[in-house]
Amino acid sequence: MREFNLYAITGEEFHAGRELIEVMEEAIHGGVDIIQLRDKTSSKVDVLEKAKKLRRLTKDHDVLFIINDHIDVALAVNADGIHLGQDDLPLSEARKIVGPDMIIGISTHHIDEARKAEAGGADYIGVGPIFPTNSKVDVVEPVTTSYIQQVTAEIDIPYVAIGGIKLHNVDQVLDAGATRLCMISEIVGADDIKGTCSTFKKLLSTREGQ
Ligand code: 3NM
Repeated sequence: MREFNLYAITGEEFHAGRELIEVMEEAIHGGVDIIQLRDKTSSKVDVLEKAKKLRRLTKDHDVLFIINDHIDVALAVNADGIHLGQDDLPLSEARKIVGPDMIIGISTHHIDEARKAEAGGADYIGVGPIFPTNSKVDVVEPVTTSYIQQVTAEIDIPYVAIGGIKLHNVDQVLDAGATRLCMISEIVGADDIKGTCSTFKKLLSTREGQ
């Protein structure tokens, strides 16, 4: 898949009073390379409407668009990919549905899950939650930065570090070897979304140059 290093997931509960599209557009202006629509509560029709709008936005800005869980919606709006958790449809079954070209990302919380996702043909994996997070229900205990070190050493497909990542702790994540970051609340809940994203982008590019 195309190179990327800053990945933002939607989280409408963190920006009450602000429109989803406006928030995600600001993130794109700050340098986000991938947007994921993650909506665990809305009706299918509402998810579809949001997906259509985000598809238009991401196309206009040449940013990748991934949809969490809703494979049917991803196909309907021609998203670039889908993201699946450990309890969702297995990767092999999802691949049959979406075909060879769509990006498939898998959340992993243990090196065995990372190995399995890589062997099964995932395009990228999520590695987390690194720190405690309030953005996901039923989340497992933080895996800490030691899981980043394990994945960095063993896994060849791209991975994003996720879970509780903030400007104040991101150095620990980067020090452990992560080169791609994924966030909900620190981005979409920021007062200055564009500025926050630009700061993360600068940190990532500084590390890349080292
Ligand atoms: N997945 P925030 S942690 C959606 O570990 C999600 O797989 C996780 O939100 C995982 O940046 C998480 O606000 C929540 O902590 C990330």
